[in-house]
Amino acid sequence: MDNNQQNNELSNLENLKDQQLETVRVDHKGTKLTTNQGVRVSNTDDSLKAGERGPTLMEDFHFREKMTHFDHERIPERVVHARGFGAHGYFQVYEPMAEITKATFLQDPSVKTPVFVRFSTVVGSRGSADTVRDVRGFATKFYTEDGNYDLVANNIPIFFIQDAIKFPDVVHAIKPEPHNEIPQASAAHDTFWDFVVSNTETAHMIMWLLSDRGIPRSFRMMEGFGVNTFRFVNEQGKARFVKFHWKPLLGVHSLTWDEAQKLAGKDPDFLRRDLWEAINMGEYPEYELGVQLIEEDQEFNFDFDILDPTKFWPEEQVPVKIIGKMTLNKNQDNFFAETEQVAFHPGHVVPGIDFSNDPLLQGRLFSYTDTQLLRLGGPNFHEIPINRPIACVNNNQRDGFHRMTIDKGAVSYSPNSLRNNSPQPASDKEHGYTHYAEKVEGQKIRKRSGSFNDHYRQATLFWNSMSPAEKKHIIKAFHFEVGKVQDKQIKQRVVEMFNNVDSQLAIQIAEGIGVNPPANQGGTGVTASSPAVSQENTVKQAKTRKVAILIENGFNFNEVSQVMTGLSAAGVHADLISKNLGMITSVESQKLEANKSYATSGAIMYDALYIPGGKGSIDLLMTHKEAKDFINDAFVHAKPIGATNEGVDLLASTDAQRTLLADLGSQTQIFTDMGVVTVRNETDLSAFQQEFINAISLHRHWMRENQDGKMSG
Ligand code: HDE
Repeated sequence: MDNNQQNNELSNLENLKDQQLETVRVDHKGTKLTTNQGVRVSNTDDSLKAGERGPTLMEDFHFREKMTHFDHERIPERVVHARGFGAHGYFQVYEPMAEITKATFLQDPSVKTPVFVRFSTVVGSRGSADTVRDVRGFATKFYTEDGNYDLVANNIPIFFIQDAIKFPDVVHAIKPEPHNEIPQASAAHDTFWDFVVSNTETAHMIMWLLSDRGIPRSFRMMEGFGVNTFRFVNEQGKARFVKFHWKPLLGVHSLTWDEAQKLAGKDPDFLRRDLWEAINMGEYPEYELGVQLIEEDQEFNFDFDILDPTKFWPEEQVPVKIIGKMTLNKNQDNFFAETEQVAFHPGHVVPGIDFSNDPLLQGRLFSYTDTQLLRLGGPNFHEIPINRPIACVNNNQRDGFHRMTIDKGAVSYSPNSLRNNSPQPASDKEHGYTHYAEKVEGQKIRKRSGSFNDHYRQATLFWNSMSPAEKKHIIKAFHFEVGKVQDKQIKQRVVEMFNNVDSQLAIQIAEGIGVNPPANQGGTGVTASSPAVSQENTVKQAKTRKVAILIENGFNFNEVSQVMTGLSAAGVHADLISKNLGMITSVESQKLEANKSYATSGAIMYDALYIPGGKGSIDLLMTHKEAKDFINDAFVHAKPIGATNEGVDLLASTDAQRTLLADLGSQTQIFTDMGVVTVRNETDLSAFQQEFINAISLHRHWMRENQDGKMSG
């Protein structure tokens, strides 16, 4: 696309990136096979040999090319965030943001700026499971008319360390141990916890990582945080500190740890499949962009340093201003070309967005290009289609591996007189990027500011903000993660370290990991909480949730079809599951197809469970161990369970009955307790449906976990 063409088309911004990508998309359907030189190939199944049983000949150019290309197919995986999944979409600002930033893509609500997002885990390698406990990356490339802007975010608002120079250390410590490459995609080992107890600035991040945030239910249900402090600068040159937030319209939701582990075996692609399927179904994930702003003259008004990346700005203190929305509406065409080759960089900013002196951010500004030079094999990776801006690229940079553009003319230096000094620097008015003229003075010194010294107060704030269920999950996560540590003194030091956060927390950690409770009363004295960080207070709705329906021959068609219609009207999806795939016949001789079986599914893949009646079906299900396991799993994982008529008998024969105080068998009317909804009366079916959908929209019924001793999940 030449410069003029590009400018003409800026009015059509939303489609511009797609049109650019379309120029390189190839569909080989119906074509003749060729070599990379375009020569047609007559046979690709047999190599050229000296005689049918003889050796392969060197002159077989097709064999050599095919094999050589294959031999070179892999590129290094990302050193962190290796496993990821991308999608296309667009961003729209709600109203002009001129007062706070001159960023062009944040001015016109009618403009849809194209974006590409890559979600990722951090620690595991490219083939590791999606559902491991980890931080999730949430990186967005905005293809703006002023050039690419990358918001390279995570789903946790803070970080392990305060200075980028320690990044190689924390990553070495958390990655598989170098002598035996164990464990994969997990922090549950000695070197990581040795790092933690040796670097107490990690305390706050550990609290978030071991909370439910570390095991998201879906990329569609995850917040994103820019973590680092940036600056917004407006047309008048006024700057403010800013932190970026993505808020998913579906709310923030998580798996349970038991589900996460089982899913890692049963469907290691659980999160990418969820995103892929949602977009294919037209259920486009949406996230609002929020900003927290702090005036330059308010920089020192907080009891934490606003440049310290191990601290968040509590929303109750610094409100999040919602300024726009991103919609992901198109899946990638090719994983490697797009998700694997996309290259993000927090230093890809546009006029109106600038940096702060956050020491983590400063180091990040070096690292991303550096790693991409290796991973993408040279300095021209900006020319790879997914990375190309829709804005024009004009400069005197030349050559390098895999240069795509053919830069015409003799002049490749600046200033020059032969080409009227082109390409010419742009003024502020012409959207030339001018760095914010922050005044900086100081002595060269390898030292951290004393204002970064508090490592515990916000960790306590976070702990105080958790609901009882969330607290329980954090303690169980400590038991798993630290329980796997071999070295006893490290385990003991974990208890002592987290005693600084909260004594009760430390006592309960100690209980599960075979070391002594803390010697002294601990805590920070912080009693405040930040309700915004608890997932209990997030948006909850039934829309896009998935229900498993257990049926066998002899099921009650009327019940199933009525309930399915109601679920579908509420935007809830349902799968019919039975022992074997195929057509299942109802008691009324109607047929429905079971699209999943016990072998291909599990309760862990669903948000809720429904057991319809029908004597024949229930008699069969009663004999299936897998059906009872299915129900027990759903119950233990605190999921909504609905049962109608004979279905209630099946439910009453499982662990659910042992936890529920009421006798399910004797309930005749609508019954609801701890997310279990039953009815035996056909006339109450629509009331049942409504109650069941209500239970689904509440998601988890954690009160079941409080039935101590009765639940194990
Ligand atoms: Fe990254 N990070 N990071 N990071 N980061 C990378 O760049 C780095 C940090 C984040 O989907 C690498 O291209 C340093 C915080 C995401 O392609 C590398 C430091 C946050 C992604 C790198 C940090 C992030 C990366 C590896 C601390 C949240 C995946 C591959 C000082 C705001 C992007 C690559 C994608 C990737 C360096 C800390 C987010 C090595 C030095 C904090 C989402 O350059």
